[in-house]
Amino acid sequence: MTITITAFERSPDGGMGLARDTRVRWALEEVGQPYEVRLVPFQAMKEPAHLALHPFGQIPTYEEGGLVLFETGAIIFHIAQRHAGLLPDDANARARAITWMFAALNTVEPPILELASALFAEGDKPWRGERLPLVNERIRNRLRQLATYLGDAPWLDGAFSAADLMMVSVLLRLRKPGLLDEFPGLAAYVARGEARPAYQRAFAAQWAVNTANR
Ligand code: GTB
Repeated sequence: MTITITAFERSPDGGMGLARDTRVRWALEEVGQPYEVRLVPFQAMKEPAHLALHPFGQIPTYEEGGLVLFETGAIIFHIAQRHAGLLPDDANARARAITWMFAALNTVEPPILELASALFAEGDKPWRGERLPLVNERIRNRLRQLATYLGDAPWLDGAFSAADLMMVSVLLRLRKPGLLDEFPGLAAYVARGEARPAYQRAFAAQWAVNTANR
């Protein structure tokens, strides 16, 4: 069955791979599933045809036969359950990998999203100067805890899994603000993720879309 995902027709990051379709592309590349991409202009994301797929008018979505999914975490979990390569077979190891997927999205990513809001959505507000250091410190706190847990291990729990795909994707957003460089162990972890051939293919595919009409 053909898999179709949606992505920005033109990502605000110009192809740096930070929009969430890259996470889904990466997962599909890891498990060797071909996929098609429907590019959605920003305005069309808020119109009925797209809202029927995604109630919040966002990307990415995932269609496969009659199945329609939204929420990147759910999409990647679905891909990882259906295809070998992203979750361990051992039940306990699988449960731990799923725990780390949730940790990436629910514990590590929220302060990173706050930073994006503080910098962009609220960048012109008078509280920016006071808010930024608070948000940065919340992020550093999480990064310290994560770096301590990871130690010298290559991946979060044994072999590379969907947990690492999610965590690396979340951490990638910290490279530009410079916070990732403050934690060399985490910077190396992210670089290991980016070096995976599946990530490279996913990045190249979204880059090609975002740089086609420059
Ligand atoms: N919880 C949802 C999920 O995980 O799928 C969140 C989906 C989401 O935030 N989608 C964003 C979107 O559609 C694109 S990825 N935004 C349009 C809207 O809400 O109207 C978020 C994103 C956008 C841009 C960059 N960037 O330029 O760096 C990075 C991440």
